[in-house]
Amino acid sequence: MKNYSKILDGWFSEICPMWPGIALSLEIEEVLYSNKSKFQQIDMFLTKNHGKMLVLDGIIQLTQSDEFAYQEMLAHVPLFAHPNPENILVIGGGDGGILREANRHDCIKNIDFCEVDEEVIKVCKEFLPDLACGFDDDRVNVYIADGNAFVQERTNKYDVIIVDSSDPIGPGEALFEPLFYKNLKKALRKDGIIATQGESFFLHKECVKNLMKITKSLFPFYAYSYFLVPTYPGGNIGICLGSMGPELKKPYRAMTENFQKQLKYYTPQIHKASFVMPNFAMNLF
Ligand code: SPD
Repeated sequence: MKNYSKILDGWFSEICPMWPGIALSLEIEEVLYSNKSKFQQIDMFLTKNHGKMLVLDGIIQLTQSDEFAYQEMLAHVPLFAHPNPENILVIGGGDGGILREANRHDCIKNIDFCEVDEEVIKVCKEFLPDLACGFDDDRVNVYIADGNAFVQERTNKYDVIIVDSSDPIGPGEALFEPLFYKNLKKALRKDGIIATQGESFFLHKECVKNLMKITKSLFPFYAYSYFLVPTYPGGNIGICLGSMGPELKKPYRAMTENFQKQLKYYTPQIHKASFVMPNFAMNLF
């Protein structure tokens, strides 16, 4: 994918045609890593005020200062909505952050993890151990493969599937297509739930509309949850959810005090509140 982002006078500016006319800039102290993998340009920066920052093809994937909001919501909203997730699949998210969160659920017995770009995992293991610790759990099985092809080969297998994709430009493009969603549904067990990176309803209206249209056509229950992440475009991002059984908009299982103590963003109240849409966004679904 063409990289439009720039570094000028020590500031990295994220520029992307998917959110035209708006750019987020962060002051950079050091370039820790910069290399092209088989799939994409991988950059790791040390920012002045937001810790380390992972950038793929010029697009910010996470900063250490606010990554917890995204990883906790994308993992815990679907996992707490399910009565008993035992076997789960995570597609994408080579940083390991979603795995870190999923590992907190004792009821999970097996986590299959599929990432297309092995280099992202290697770089994150070196520079982001606070996220890559997600790989240090015996329940996690790592597959280096194309997510679409991987899921196509699995049927009636997972209780929850989480898709931590980049944007629908570059290697993540196929993960926003109807065929991928059909394959996700096929890979679910009875009462399964899918949760996919759902972009922002402020800046990516058509994309959100399309994702929800696909989800609505395939799942008896569907919903969109959104939350705040200051270093994503527009300062917010959402999750597109589809369910074959459980209600999505409230947690099914209670959380222990000890579990809650480990989290910085997700609470049972935030779970419910994240589905309450502003008026203009309701028309999107
Ligand atoms: N616009 C960027 C969206 C990035 C979503 N994926 C981030 C990966 C973090 N685990």
